[in-house]
Amino acid sequence: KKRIFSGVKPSGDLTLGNYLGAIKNWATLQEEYECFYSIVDLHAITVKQEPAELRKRTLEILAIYIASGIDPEKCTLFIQSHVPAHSEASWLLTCNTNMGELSRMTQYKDKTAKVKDNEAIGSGLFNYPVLMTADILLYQADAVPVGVDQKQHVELARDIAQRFNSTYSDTFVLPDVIVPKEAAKIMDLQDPSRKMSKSDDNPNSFILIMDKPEVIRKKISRAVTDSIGVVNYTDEQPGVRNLINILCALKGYKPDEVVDMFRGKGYAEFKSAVAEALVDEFTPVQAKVRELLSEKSKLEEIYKKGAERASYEAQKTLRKMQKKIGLVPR
Ligand code: AQP
Repeated sequence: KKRIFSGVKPSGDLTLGNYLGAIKNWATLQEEYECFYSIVDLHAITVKQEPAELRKRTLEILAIYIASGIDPEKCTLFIQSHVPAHSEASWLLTCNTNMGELSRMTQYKDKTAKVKDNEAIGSGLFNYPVLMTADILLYQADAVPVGVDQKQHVELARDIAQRFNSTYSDTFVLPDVIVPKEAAKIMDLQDPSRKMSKSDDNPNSFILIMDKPEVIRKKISRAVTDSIGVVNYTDEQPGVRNLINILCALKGYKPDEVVDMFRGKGYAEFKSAVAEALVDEFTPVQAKVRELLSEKSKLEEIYKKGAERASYEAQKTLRKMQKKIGLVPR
C-alpha cells in the first residue's frame, strides 16, 4: 500500500474548510492507503495559543477525526509533539533550506502582510514549512492530501527532499499532492475572495464543525452573495459559487445540477438547502464527538498507540538522516 501523511493544526476550532478540504477526504483515502494522520500542535504554536485551550482543542480534534469516519484501527492517529523526531528532523532540514525559498511561501506572506514590523513576526511562522516538510518526509509519504492553500508547502517539501537526496544520497520518497475536487478551497462566507480560516476574527466568516444547527442556519443566511438574484455558477458570483461548492461537496451533486434545482428560486431557498445539508452532515458528527470526549481514557489509548507506531517509523528515517549528515550514532 502507498502511504500518506496529513494533519490539521489546533490553532482554532475546526471549520467546514478543514472538514471538506481535509478530514472528509482522509476518511475516504484510508481504504486505499496506509495513513498517518496527526494533530500538528507544534504548528499551532507558531502563533500565540492559550495553553488550556490548546490542550482541550487538541483532544477535540482527535475526537472529530474519529467521528468523521477515520478509523483508528486502520490509520495511525497521533499528536505531533508526542513524536520528538518531528522537532529533531525539522532542525536537520532547516539547515538544508534557504531563506529565499521560505520567503516565497504565500501563506507566510499572507499571514505577515498586515504586520509592519519584523520584530513582531515569530520566526516559527517563517520556519513552519520546514516542520511540515519533516512531518511528511519522516513517514516516507508517497502523497499528502491537502486543500489547495497548502499545495505550495508540499511542493517545497518535495524540493527539500530532492535536494537532500542529491546532496547525501537517496533518503526520502518524493511526496505528491492529493487535492480534493469540489472542496479544494472553501471560501470565507463574508468575503468570498479569501479562503475560510479557523483563525479569522469574524465568526460569521466560517462554519465550525461543532456549530449548533441554529448557528449554522444564521451564518449561512448571512453569507455574502450578490444582487444578481439568480443561482449560477460563475466567477461573477463568488459567494453563490462557494455555497454551490459546499452543497456539491456535501451531497455529491454537480454544480450544474444545483443550478437546475434552483432555477426560478431565490437565494433564501437556496441558502436554506445549504444550511440543512450542513446540519444533516454535522449533527451525527457532533453527537459522536461528545460521546468520545466523555470517554477520555479511550482517546488516550488511541493517541498513545498512535504515537508508538508513528515514532517507530519516524525514528527509522531520523536515524538515516543523522547518519548521512555525519552525526555520530549513539
Ligand atoms: N478553506 C479551506 N478550504 C479547503 N481546505 C482547507 N484547509 C484549511 N482551510 C481550508 C485544509 O485543512 C487542512 C488543515 O489545515 P491547517 O489547520 O493545517 O492549516 P490552514 O490551512 O492554515 O487552516 P486554517 O483553517 O486557515 O488555519 P489558520 O487560520 O490557523 O491558519 C489543510 O489540508 C488545509 O489545506
